[in-house]
Amino acid sequence: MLDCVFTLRKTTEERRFKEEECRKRRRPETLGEQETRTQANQEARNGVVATQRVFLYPQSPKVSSIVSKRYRTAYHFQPLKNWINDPNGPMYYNGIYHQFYQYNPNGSIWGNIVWGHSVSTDLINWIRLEPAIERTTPSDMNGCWTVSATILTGDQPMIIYTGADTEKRQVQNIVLPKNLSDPYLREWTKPKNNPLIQPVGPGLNSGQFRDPTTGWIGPDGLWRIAVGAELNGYSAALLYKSKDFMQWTRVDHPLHSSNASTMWECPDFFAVLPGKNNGLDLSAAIPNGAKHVLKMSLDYCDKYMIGVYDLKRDTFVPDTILDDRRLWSRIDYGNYYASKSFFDSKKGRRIIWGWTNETDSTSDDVAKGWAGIHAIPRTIWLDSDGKQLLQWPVEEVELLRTNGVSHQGIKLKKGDLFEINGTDTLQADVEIDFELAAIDAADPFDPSWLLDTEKHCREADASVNGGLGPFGLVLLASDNMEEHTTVHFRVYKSEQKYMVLLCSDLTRSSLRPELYTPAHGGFFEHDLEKEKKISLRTLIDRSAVESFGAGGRVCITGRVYPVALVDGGTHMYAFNNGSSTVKVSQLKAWSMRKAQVNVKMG
Ligand code: DQQ
Repeated sequence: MLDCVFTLRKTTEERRFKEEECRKRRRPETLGEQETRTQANQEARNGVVATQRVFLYPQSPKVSSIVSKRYRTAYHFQPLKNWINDPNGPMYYNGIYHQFYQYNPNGSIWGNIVWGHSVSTDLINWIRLEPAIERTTPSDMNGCWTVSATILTGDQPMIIYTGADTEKRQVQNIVLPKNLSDPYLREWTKPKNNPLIQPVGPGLNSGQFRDPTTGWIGPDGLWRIAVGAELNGYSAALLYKSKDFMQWTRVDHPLHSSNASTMWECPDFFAVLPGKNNGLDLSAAIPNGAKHVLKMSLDYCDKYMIGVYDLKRDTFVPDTILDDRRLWSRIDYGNYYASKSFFDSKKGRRIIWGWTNETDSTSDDVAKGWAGIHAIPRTIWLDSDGKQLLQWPVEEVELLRTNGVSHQGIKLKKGDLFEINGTDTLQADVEIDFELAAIDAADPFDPSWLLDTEKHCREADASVNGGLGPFGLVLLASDNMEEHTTVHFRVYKSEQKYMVLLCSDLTRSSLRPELYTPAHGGFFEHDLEKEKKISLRTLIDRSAVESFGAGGRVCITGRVYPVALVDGGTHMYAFNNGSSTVKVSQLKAWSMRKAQVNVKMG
C-alpha cells in the first residue's frame, strides 16, 4: 500500500489552510488484476459488463501536469483567473441577477480580498464587472468580507458586509449603490457612518463576528439582521434591530445559539412552506404553516436546522436539537461552503448557491493560476414532511443541454455495467431512475454510520456487494478504469423505514498524487414501500461533479482531476453491484454546452 500523503484542503480565513488526513489508500495492482482489467476494458465497450472486473486499484501514477485548461469548468461560475471563495449578496434587482464574490485579484490563494461583481439575466451566463468594493476605509482596511443584500421598501438595495478594521476587529459596514439608474449597479458608496455595528458586549470575540444575513422586518416594523459570532466560546447568530437600516441595536438574546460548536460563519435565515417549491420573501407576510430555516457554515460544510421563528420572543426555535453536530443536516454532503440564499422575485423561488473549492494542493493552484468555483444555483424548498430541505439545479441550466440520449428498461444484475454512449462525458447532465423490486433484500442499518458517513462510503465502496446496492453511475472513467468516480446508492432497512445512502466516491478519481479524494456521503429516509424507485441526477462539468439524490434530498458536490480528462478520453456507465437486480426505468443524458460566465462589459 502506498503511504498516505497529506493534502491541503483550503477553506476560508487567513491561516485556515487545514491539513486533512489523507484517505487515499492505494495498493499496487497485481499482475492478475492488470490482466482482468484489460479484458474488462474490451468488454466495457459494448454495453453491460461485469463491474467486479473493473473496480480495481490504480497503479502508481506517472502523470502530466495539472496545469491544463481542461480542468476549468465549462458551465459553473468561475472568474477568468485567480482565487474565489464565498458567493456574496446575491439578489434580483430591476430585471438583473447580481452576484458578488470574495475574490483575490492578485493570485490564486486566499488574500487581498475584494468583491468581484457579475450580473446575469439567467443565473448561468454572466457579465463580469469591475470589483464593487475594495479595502479603502479604516473600517475595512484589513478585509472586506462576506455580505448579504437586502432590498428595502421602495426598492432600495443595501448591502451590509463585514470589514476587518485597522485593529483587525470585525465590524459590520454598509454600502449603497451610487446610481440606481445604472442597470448593473456598478458603483457602490461607503457612507461616512461606517462601521454601523461594532464587536462590543460581554463575551463577544471581536475576531469572530461576521457575515450578516439579509435583513427582514419583524411584526414591530423594525428591520432585523443576524450576524455569525463566537459568544462566550460558543456559536451564535446575534440579532440586531433597526428602524432605518443605519442605526442598529443588539437584541439582548441571539436569534439562536449553540454550545455544540464555537463559531458560525455565513448564517442564512429564511422561511419555507412544507411541500411547496415556491419561495418566500422573509420580509413579506409569512403564511400559516410556514417553517424557518437557519443555515450555518462550520466544520468545512453548510448545515441547517428547521424550526419556527417565535415572533413574540424573537428567536428561532429548532424542531429538534441535536447535541452532536455531526448529526446536523447538511445542505450538501460534499465540497460546498459559505452558501447564501435569496428570494428570486422574478420566478417566486428561493435560490441558494455555495462555494466549491479545489482539492488539489496550494502549489497546484498557484501553478494553475485559478482556484474555486461556485456550485450551480439551486432552487431550495422544504419537503412535505417538514423535515428535509430539497434542492434542484435552477431550470435555466437545462438550456445548455444538447445531444440528448435516452434509454428505458435496462436490467442491471449484480455486477453489471452499462455504458452511456452518445454524450460528452466531460460536460453532461444525467438523470436516471432506478426501480427496485426486492426492497426486502436491503441490509440492516447501523445508526453509528450517521456519525461518519464518509468513513462508511470509503469502507463500503462500489466494489463491496450489498443486498440492495451499490447501484448508480461511474463517471469520468479512464479506458482501463484505473481512474473513475462513482456516485451510488445503498439501501438499508431500519426498524420501520428505509435509509438510503448516497455516496460520491472520489477515492479513485485520479492517478495524480496529493489530491484530497474523499468518499462523500449522506443518508436520507425514503418511503420505498410507496415509491419503489430512487432517482439520481448528476451534473458533470470537467473537474466538478454535482449530484442530487432522490429529487434533491441529498446533494453532493465534489472536485476531481482525472489524468484521462487531459490525456485521453473518459467513459460514463450505469452500474449495479448489489445482489438484487435493479431496473433503470429511465435514463436521460445530455451533453452540456459551455456557458458564458465571463462576458466582458461591452
Ligand atoms: N469567508 C469570508 C468570511 C467568511 C468566510 C472571508 C467563509 O467573511 O466567514 O473571505 O468562507
